[in-house]
Amino acid sequence: GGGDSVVTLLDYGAGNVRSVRNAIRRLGFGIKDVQKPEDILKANRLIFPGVGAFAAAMSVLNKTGMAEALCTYIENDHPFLGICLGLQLLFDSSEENGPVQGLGLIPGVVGRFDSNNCLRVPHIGWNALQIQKDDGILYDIGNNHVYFVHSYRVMPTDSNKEWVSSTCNYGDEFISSIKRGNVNAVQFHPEKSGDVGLSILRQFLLPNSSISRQKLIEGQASKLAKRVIACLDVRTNNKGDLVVTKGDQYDVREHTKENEVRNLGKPVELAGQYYKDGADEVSFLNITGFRDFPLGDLPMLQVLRYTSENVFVPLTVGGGIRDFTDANGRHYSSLEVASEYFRSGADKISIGSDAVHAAEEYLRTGVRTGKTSLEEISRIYGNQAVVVSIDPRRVYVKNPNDVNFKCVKVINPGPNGEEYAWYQCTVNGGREGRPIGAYELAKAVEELGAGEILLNCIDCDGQGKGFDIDLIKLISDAVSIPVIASSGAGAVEHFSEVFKKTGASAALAAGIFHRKEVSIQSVKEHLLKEGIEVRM
Ligand code: 1PR
Repeated sequence: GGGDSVVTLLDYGAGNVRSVRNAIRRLGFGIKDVQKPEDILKANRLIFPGVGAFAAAMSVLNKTGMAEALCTYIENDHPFLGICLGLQLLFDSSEENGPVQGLGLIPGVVGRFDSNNCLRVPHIGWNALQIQKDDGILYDIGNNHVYFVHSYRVMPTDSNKEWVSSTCNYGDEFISSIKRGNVNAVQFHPEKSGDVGLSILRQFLLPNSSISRQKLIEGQASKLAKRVIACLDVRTNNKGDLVVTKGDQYDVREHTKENEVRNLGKPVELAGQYYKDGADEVSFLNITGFRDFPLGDLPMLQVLRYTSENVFVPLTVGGGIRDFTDANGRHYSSLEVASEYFRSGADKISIGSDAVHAAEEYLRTGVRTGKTSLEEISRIYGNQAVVVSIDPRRVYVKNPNDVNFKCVKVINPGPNGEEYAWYQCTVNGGREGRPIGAYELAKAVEELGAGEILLNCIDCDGQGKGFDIDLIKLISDAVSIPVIASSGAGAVEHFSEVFKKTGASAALAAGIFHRKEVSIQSVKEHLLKEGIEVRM
């Protein structure tokens, strides 16, 4: 079972548990991996971060004999912490591609959030909890927010209420954590919930190690917090170093004789800084991924590995996710590229150009082949792990009937008094316009398995004049997955504007944070003052 400073980890190899490992190490613990069922029975403390789909996980647990060992371990009340799917698997069954039987230790059925409820599914983001029993691992949590990412949940009932230690509101009231004796499980991700999450893990690893008990304000209904995301556009400069750069309408070169790539800092350092400053998420976009193959670009994987050692909020990485054949004729599938990103510490991957091609094909044929990178990655890792990044450019028109794309009546008319515009999708970092609009693309990629949309706007990028409200409203009204508003933030007021006028779930900025013109903290304080729920 290892000494007191060792945790046993049940990782059945279905996805990224690197961040759980990093968080355990950060708290000063070693890790012993479960190889066989006896390792579970011998553990002093067991952490079970469930990843992937319910049925696939149960099938591995049953086949390896681990299901039985887990049940014995838990029935004997040994210290246990299940995370996300690691909570759901304890229940009777799940409707995810099912019904599928679970471990049956707790009465209840895992069901899908109802997206007809005006809710965006997956539930992605930060919520506060309603504490039902405030002892144990939630001792320090108070009204702080923790990070969720899931499409399925269990509801509290009379038959499972003795287990429920907290609930959370998202359309329905669902179970956010359970506790009985030494057995704990949480639906959220402590390893991605910043300092609050680390303190929850610390309470499990070192019971009664509480640093400061947070006061619980009773009776607060928690809302999903709006996220503030820091984005790092990354590429190699002329010297071959990987740098954070920032474009002006996607042009990242200095307008000097040398024409060098604008250099705003080092990726790992900046990401660490934004984590400390309170970013709810950090995104890396490998902006030359469309021409330089990312698996040849090992520095990017290295950046992810180092970043995930110190950054305990979600990390997204994009750029170059597509099928590729290298100079030696070796073929790499987009799934292999994505898997390498996940293994290196990404929680979500983002697809740009390849998703445009997939959507065009889908709209042309009406057939879902299941073979596009979007569909394949989403099938294996779940749609909550797949973001589609859209790079549209505004095209003004006099008459909306002149084009076959969804037009909006714009707030500010175009240069020739045009009152309408459509938003043309581009590929290869904005270099090539495609015959598909952002509206059509967004709806198509939602059907193909995207779990979230990162909505840029080339016209607004780097301008600091505010987000494109017309565009963001158009897209956030069109889909029921979360939409991240991006491009154009120049002041704190732009963030409250986008949250008040559109259905965006998150707002992303780059330039103002890199140039230290506006801090993440001041954005959050402003939003709070404006009555918008944020994680402080
Ligand atoms: O097509 O799958 O290889 O992905 C390429 C990815 O790289 C896409 O997500 C695409 O958006 C991104 N990208 C490509 N070229 C550029 C460029 O700038 N030349 N960057 C680029 C996208 C936009 C945002 C930026 C916001 C906020 N940059 O990431 O951070 O506009 O900026 P602001 O707050 O300063 O206004 P593939």
